Amino acid sequence: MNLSYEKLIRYEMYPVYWCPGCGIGVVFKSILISFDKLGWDPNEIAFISGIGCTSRMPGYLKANTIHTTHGRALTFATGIKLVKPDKKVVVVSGDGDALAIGGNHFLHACRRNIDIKLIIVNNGVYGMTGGQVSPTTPEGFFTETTPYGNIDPEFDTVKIAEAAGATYVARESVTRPFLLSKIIEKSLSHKGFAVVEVISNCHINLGRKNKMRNQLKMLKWIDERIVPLSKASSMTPEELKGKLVTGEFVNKQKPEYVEQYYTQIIGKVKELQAEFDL
Ligand SMILES: Cc1ncc(C[n+]2csc(CCOP(=O)(O)OP(=O)(O)O)c2C)c(N)n1
Repeated sequence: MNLSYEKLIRYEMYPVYWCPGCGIGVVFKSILISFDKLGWDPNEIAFISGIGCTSRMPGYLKANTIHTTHGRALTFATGIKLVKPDKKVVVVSGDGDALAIGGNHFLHACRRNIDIKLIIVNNGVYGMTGGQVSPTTPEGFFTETTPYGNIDPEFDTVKIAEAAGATYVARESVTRPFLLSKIIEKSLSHKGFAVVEVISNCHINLGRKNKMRNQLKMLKWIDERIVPLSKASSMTPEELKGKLVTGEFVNKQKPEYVEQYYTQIIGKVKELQAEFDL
């Protein structure tokens, strides 16, 4: 593979913020590979994030980028897509950013089927702020804010996205980078709201407290936890307890929000302006 890094990376921002062995680097590379494979011109891309370790990603990409406020990346992205419908709008977000503080925006972006791609790096914890519990922290896990073990059940991002109406929903893990690149590339080519949840490791702020002090231990645990959809279909609910099923869950077509907005709303306004000679 001859990836054109020069075109896509802001080398002046290096070294990266992420801890050695962090899975976010794998996700970043998969995104770069997908942009390159699809031949996306960096000028066409609007790459947006909120706050968190994952949200530092736009700093390293040579494209139109914005680092916004915590949980609000999708709202900024929606505004951009509405005024610049020709832009390829991609959002990267952590699990806390996308599903806790930004959870409401997540639901409504799914509902609208706006042509935005959301890549959630789910490391099961608030990484940037030192490891507080998040909606995807596994039950029983110790974190900075759950010193006696987490009693909250884990959010299922895939089921929530599907129920809220997202037209492309997939889950993959950083332990399978080849499949991850393929799924990200596919999501980027989808017309409508696409969600890819990537299961990743935070061995520093989650692993350390849960007998997985280094990235290899944590990646091994992730690899044992994930089950491909093809295998999961023949497993019982008991066998699937605590597992995360990976693969493509939703891939369907539905009218896209911005197109509807321009034809039905702006079109109507123009008709009325013409009728009343405004
Ligand atoms: C309104 C607001 N609340 C809280 C914070 C503090 N804060 C910054 S990053 C973060 C957690 C990020 O966790 P996550 O989204 O899971 O991303 P990660 O760092 O794990 O990639 C928090 C709570 C903030 N910046 N703004």
